[in-house]
Amino acid sequence: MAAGFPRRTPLPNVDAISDPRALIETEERWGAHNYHPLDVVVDRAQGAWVYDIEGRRYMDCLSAYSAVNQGHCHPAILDALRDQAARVTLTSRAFRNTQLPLFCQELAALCGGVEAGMEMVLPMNTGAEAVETALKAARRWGYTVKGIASDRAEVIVCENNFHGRTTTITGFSTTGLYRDGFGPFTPGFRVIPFGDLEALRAAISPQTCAFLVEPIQCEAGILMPPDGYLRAAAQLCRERNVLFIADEIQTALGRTGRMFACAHEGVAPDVYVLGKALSGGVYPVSAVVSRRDVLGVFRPGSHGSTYGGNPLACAVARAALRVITEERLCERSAELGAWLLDQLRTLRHAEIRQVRGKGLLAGIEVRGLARPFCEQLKDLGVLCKETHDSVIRLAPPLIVSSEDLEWLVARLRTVFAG
Ligand code: IF1
Repeated sequence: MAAGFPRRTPLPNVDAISDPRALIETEERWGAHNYHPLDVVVDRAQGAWVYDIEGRRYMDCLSAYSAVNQGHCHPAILDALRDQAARVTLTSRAFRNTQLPLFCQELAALCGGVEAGMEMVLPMNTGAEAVETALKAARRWGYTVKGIASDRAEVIVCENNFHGRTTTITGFSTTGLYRDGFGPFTPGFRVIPFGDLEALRAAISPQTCAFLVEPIQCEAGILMPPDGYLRAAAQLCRERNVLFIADEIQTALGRTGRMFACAHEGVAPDVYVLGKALSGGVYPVSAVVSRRDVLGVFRPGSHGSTYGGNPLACAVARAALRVITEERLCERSAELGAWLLDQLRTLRHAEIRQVRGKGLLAGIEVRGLARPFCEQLKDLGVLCKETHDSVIRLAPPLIVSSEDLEWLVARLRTVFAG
């Protein structure tokens, strides 16, 4: 024990509980019940596989909601974590550090650089914080650049959106489970149907500062936009001087087979909101990437966060982005995802209503509840999660092998036999 440090009260010995039932009971007793997880007690993970406390192996087909695109415990990302953690982890933005400048420069370049109007990065921690940051930037841009009257700015969002869990974001959710009982909510949001260009046209007013949209609505059930919708919506926003904000927190960084889901329609948004796989599931890192006239609205002290842009976060994120490019995860996702979707579309079962997706983001919509199928798949060694009750989401890490996917399809055929 270092001299001078107070004697540390020993933490409860976490190894004392090795029985999964006891761990589940302890979590149920002491933890808030804001989730209803499968009763799989994960002890360790590597690549596309997780291992429960009793040594059973499961293929992870959720990837922590696309935060683990690079695979669990990727060695290069862990090396960056360990190396930086041994140097300095957090200084606050009151001082500078060696990693933030490089993270900002590299992420802006990945998003298309100056030619694509991606010339500034604002680092945060969670996806919701990045969405909130983008909303604040859009509103202040609306007042100071577009000339909207003070406190009158409006943001257009889509039905069945999911952008996070803060009170403001919850306030423009259309899902009762997410918003009931959390009011009063923040004003200044207008909800339109997803995929409906004429509704967007009608909703835009002189007070509209931004249109916030997920290129694919994942939580809503892997809902794909009509062909050409994103491109036409971005064009309409450009014509009406409205910021097109793409929430790519779940769809970017290879998940749909491209670096950004917007790229499938050649759309370069005014603002990217990123998170999840930005740090490969190792450390919470999110960011807003945009033009100088948008992120330039923040003056020193007008926005921030204790951990935002810390050297550990930036070192981890830089490594996570390198893995995506160096291991060609976008190309893998496109190629393996196309094969997987073809296989899923050969499944014949009365319960299956539709198979949809892009890259290694797939959804099987069933006529009833998806949960029983997820439970059956768990018993066969596949971990996946239902979304919006009736959709089985399949999103393995992008490093998954073709043999792994054949193994997965065989189990899906077992569950959907006949
Ligand atoms: C939960 C859902 C997924 C996101 C998009 C912002 C955020 C998310 C497109 C906020 C986060 C997570 C949150 C987690 C479960 C998961 C989720 F089911 F909630 F909706 F993925 F679909 N934009 N999604 O998907 O990012 O603040 O969480 O870092 O809240 O239960 P975050």
